[in-house]
Parts: sequence; C-alpha cells; structure tokens
Amino acid sequence: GVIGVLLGVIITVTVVLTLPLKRTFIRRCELFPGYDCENLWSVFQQAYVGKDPCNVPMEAYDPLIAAAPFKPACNRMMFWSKTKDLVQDFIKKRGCFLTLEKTLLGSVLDDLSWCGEEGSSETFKRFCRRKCENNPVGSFWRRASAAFADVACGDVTTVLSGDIETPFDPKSIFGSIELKRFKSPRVRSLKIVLVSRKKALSNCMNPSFQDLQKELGPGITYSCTEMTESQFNECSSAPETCGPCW
Ligand code: N1C
Repeated sequence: GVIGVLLGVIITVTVVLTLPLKRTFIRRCELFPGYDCENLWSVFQQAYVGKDPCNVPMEAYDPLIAAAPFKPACNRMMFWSKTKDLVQDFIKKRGCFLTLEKTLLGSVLDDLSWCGEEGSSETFKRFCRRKCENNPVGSFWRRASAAFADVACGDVTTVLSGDIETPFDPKSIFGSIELKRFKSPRVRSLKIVLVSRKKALSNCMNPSFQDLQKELGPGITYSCTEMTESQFNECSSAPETCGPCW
C-alpha cells in the first residue's frame, strides 16, 4: 500500500544519501593497517549525527582525534594555505613530507561533505550548508588541524600562494590555528615557501609576513623562500629525504 511505497522511498533515500559516505570512509581507512575502521566511523558519526548542523563545535571531534591520534614526524611536516592542489601534486612525488591529508583522519574525510539533522540518526552528504562557523565539516578541519599542528616538531614547512596579494591570512586555518600551536623548542624553525603560478602578486617582503612573525612563538626561526611553480615542482623530484630544497 501507500505506507509500503513510502517506506521504500524513505529507505532508498537513506541508503543513497548515507552509504556512499560510509563506504568511502571505510575504503580509505582500510589503507591504514591496524585501525578498527568500523569503530572509527561510529566515533566520527557521534560528532554530528542528530545535531543541528550549525551547532557542532570543534570539541565534538575530540573522541575521534583520541581514537586515531596524530604521530609527530619531525622535520617532515608540511602545512599550506590556498595552495592545496599545488601541495597535493608535490606530495605525490616527494613522499618524505607529511601533510594532514596523508594521515588517516585527513585522508578519509578529504573532499567530503557531511552533516546530521536534529531528531535524525542519518548522515547527509548533500545540501550541508557551511554558512555558520560551527558546521560539521569546518569544525572537523579546525579540530584536526589543531591536533596535527600540536605534534609538529623540528623544521616545519608551510607552502603559501604568491598569486594573491595577502599570502598570509590570519583568519585561515593555518593563520588562526596551526601557526599559533607551533611551540619552541619542540618546533625549531618555520620555513615559508611562497609559490607563484603565473605572475607573482606578492613576495617575501609582503606586509602580511610581519603579522605572521608576530604570531609566531618566540624562539622559532623564520625564513621565507620565493619560488615559481616549476621550481617548486623540480623540488618534488629531489631525493626521498626531506633534504634541503629551500
Ligand atoms: O584555511 P587554510 O587553507 O589555511 O587551511 C589549511 C591548513 C593546512 O595547513 C592543513 O594542515 O589547515 C589544514 N587543512 C587541511 O588539511 C584541509 N584539507 C581540506 C585545512 N583545511 C582543509 N581542507 C578544506 O580546505 C577545508 O574545507 C577548509 O575549509 C579548506 C581550507 O582551505 P584554505 O583556506 O586554502
């Protein structure tokens, strides 16, 4: 009858909206040996399921971070802002550097969208609005970035864009969260690599780098290197070690 059809529609819609996200999460997670991916999925879901998608704070993901903590990789950690594609191509070739997207939590959720709804036990992956600050996706990246930056040590590299007028944005996740968590003497230096694709709109003398240095913890050495996209890519064919290229 009508109820049966309705139920069928509801179940189909649920499966179509939920399954692909879980499947992607589990498939990507299984590339990392030694983790209970079903359990991670359930811990992940608890952060946002049944909640107003404007009311999921960073802290909602604390249990997820605790279930798959980041491990320090001294001298090999790479951060970025407004240069995601550039860095991802670079990382594929120069495997020695570690970005958040290469870790378990970063990789399972990269490029995905998710949210819940009050009074519902579903995960939606479409029509998740990101207007409010405490949306499930934004809060995840802020929380994960904080935890990833907390374990940074040694020489840290950040790739910024020379194609914009203000390469350091204090409101970005890099500027507002990661940078502030680098602590001396655990972190020895911050190496900015400023990469320009076409015509550079900024260089290392850009005033925004003064703001950056003000936010940088005392005792951490700062340096900045300008590169074209091709110079940066040549760097990626350098040896397996994270040896000097900038
Ligand atoms: O706000 P951003 O960059 O400065 O954030 C980048 C910074 C990196 O150093 C990463 O460690 O924060 C981390 N990070 C991611 O790894 C990440 N993957 C995908 C932050 N955000 C990430 N995303 C998505 O891109 C997420 O939706 C977030 O809002 C954007 C950040 O882009 P941005 O402004 O270029």
